[in-house]
Amino acid sequence: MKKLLLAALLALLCVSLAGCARPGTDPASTQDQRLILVGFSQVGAESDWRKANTLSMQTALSAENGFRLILDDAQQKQEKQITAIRNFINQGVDYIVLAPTTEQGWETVLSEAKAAGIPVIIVDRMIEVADNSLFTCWIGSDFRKEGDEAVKWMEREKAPLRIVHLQGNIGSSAQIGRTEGLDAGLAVHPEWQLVFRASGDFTQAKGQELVEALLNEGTAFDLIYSENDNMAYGAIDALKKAGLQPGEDMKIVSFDASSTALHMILNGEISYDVECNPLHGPRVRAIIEQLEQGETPPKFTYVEETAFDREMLTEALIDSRGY
Ligand code: GYE
Repeated sequence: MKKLLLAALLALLCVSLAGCARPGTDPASTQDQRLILVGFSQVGAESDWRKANTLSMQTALSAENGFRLILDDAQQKQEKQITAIRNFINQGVDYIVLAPTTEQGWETVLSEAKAAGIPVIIVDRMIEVADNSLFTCWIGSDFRKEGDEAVKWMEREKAPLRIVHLQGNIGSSAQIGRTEGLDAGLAVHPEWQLVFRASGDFTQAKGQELVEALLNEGTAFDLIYSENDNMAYGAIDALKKAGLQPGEDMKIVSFDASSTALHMILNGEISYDVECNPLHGPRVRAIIEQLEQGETPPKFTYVEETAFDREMLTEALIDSRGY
């Protein structure tokens, strides 16, 4: 009888131990299984905008909000993004979020995601594919409109302008739209002259390098049209190093309106900054929640944006913006 009781007890112990060992049955992993798994392929960490964007996604797609986020930083390389998406497919994520480096070249990998039945949400820049069913929806900025806004400010200067144009990564929507805006302005203003145009890859280091080289060559100019704030910071460093006063000796027009840049408007170094809103995290979260409910989000959503000059800015306004 004693032996029987012992055997029964042992059997019970085994069953409960086995139960604990079975994957998915302990509280922690059950909880994890209920989280929505999102693979986010991010362009890189090239700018203040990008860092604010990553933080916004991490904050919105947190475990407390019901998500598990796998973040992949592609260091501004499309090949790395393609590899990341393939990894997400292999891991069986529920959703893929893609902030694309460039517009072209996504057909193959997105067809693979589609075949695996994984919805793809595009954020920030656009992609250009023949078949729009390769992605579920897109949310981001109207970059051409941003360029047009900058040109409108330049028109208010009512002066002949020798323009230095620092471009972003060639082939990215942010570069394409902002460049198109400037080109449209140049086409109707014969008194404007483009004296230099090159890509600074959206980075501070490259912006500085390009402007230093220009100053060394003795190129004269009145205005820098910088396709993002970080290149403008680099340009400002180069100008100051050469003993010039940004804002006085030459004007700077920039994009993103990150808080550092807005402070530079207050101190007069940057003249005008067109906002590009990086806070896409809550928007992506709302899209996923809609999809989870079986609803269909709009295919394309443009976010509201504004632009800043010195008159409209205060410290309090800058502090309230969150990036
Ligand atoms: O302007 C720039 C960043 O795609 C809107 O990318 C984004 C751009 C942004 O690196 O700072």
